[in-house]
Amino acid sequence: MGPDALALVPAAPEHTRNGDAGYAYRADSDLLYLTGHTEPDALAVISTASEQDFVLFLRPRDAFAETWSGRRLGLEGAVARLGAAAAHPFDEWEALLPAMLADVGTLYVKLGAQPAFDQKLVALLGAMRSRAKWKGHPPGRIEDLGEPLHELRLFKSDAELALLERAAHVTDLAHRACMSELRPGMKEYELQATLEYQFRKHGCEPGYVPIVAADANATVLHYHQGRDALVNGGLVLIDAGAEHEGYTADVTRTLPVGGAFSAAQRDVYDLVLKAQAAALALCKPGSTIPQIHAETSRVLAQGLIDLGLLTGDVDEVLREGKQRRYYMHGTNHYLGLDVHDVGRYGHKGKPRPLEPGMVITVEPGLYVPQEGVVGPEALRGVGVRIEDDVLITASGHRNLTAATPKAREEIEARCAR
Ligand SMILES: [Mn+2]
Repeated sequence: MGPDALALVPAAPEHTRNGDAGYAYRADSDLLYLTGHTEPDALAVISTASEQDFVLFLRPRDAFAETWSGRRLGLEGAVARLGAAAAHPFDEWEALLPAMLADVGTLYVKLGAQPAFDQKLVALLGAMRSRAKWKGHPPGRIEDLGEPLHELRLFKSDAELALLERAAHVTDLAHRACMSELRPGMKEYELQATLEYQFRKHGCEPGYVPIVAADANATVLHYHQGRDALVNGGLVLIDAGAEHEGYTADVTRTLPVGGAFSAAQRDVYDLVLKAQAAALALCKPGSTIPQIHAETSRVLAQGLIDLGLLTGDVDEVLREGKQRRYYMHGTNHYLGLDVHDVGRYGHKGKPRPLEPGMVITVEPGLYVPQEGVVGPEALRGVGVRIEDDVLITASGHRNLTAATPKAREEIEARCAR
C-alpha cells in the first residue's frame, strides 16, 4: 500500500435461505486473510497513515443477542485475540470513519464487491467533501485493494501451506472412503454423504458443493442434482475438497462402479491420466497456465484422434479447437482461501509465469456427449476428470494431493473390495 494509505475491508453480508433460516455463514476471504475475523457485521481498517495500523469495527458482546445467534468475539476479543490496535462497535463505523480518512493520501477499497457498502462509503466521502475546510479532505486517491491484497494471497506462506496440507489430507480420507464404500445400486447422494461425513468428522467442511456424477452426468461440468443410482460397470466422477480454517483442497477422481473399467472407459481414463502427467511435468517456475493448457490439449487431441472421436491431424484439430467439444474447461486455476482463488493470471493479454509459492490445480478431463458424436458407441456418455493440487517450488512442484490414489490398477483394486 505504501505510506499514508488506508484500506477498508468489510465483512461479507449474511444471506437468508428462507423464513428466519440463514445459510451457514462463511467469512469474506479477504477479511479472513487479513484479520482472522469470522463474524458478519464487521469492517477492518488497515492503515499506514496512523499509529493504529489495524482497527476493527465489529459486533459488541450482547448477552441477549448471543442467546439467539451465538457467542461473539466482542471488542476486547478483537484486541486480545486478533491483535487489533483498537476496536469499535460496528454501528459506529460511519460516524468514526471520516476522522480516520481525513487527509489520508490513498484509500484502498474493492469497489464493486459489495454495492451496499460502496453506497455508504460514497455518501460518506461526499459528506467529508462538504466539510473539508474544517474537518480535513477525503483521500486524494482511491486504489483497488484487490491488486496488492490478491498478490499477497497468491503466494502461500508456510502457515497457509500447513492448512492446505491438512485440507488435502482430510480430502484424501474422504475420497478413499468413497472408494471403499462404492457399490452398484448406491445413489449419488450417498457418496456425497460419505464425503461430507469425512470432512465434518475431521473438523472440516466442504470447500464447495461436492460433485458426485454417475456416468453421463459427469459430462455436465457443474452437476449437483445427485439423485441417480450408480450402475454396475459404470463410472462415477467425484469432485470434492475439504476446507480447513478457510483453505480448501480441490480434488477429482473418477471411479469404476463394481471395480473394473471397461475397455472404452480404460482408454479414456488412461488418456486423461497421460494428459495430467504432461501437465504436471510443466508445473514449474517459468511455465504459464496457457502453455500448460496447450500441452494438455495436445495430448488429449491426439488421444481423441486415436480413439476415433476426432478426425484429421493433431495440429489441424488444435488450430480449429475441435478438442473443445470434449475438453471445454481450463487445466489450472489458483487455489487457496477460495476454490477458484484470487490473483492475476496475466496482464493485458500476456500470461504471467508461475512462481514458487503459488498453488494451482491440475485437472484435465474428457467428456464424451451421449449424442451427436462420431466414434465408438462404448465411449458415449463417458466423463473422466483427474484433478490434483500442486505447490510450485523453486525446483518444480510438490503435489499436495499425491496421497489420493489415481493409478488405474490401484483405483480398481480399491473399488472392487
Ligand atoms: Mn478445480
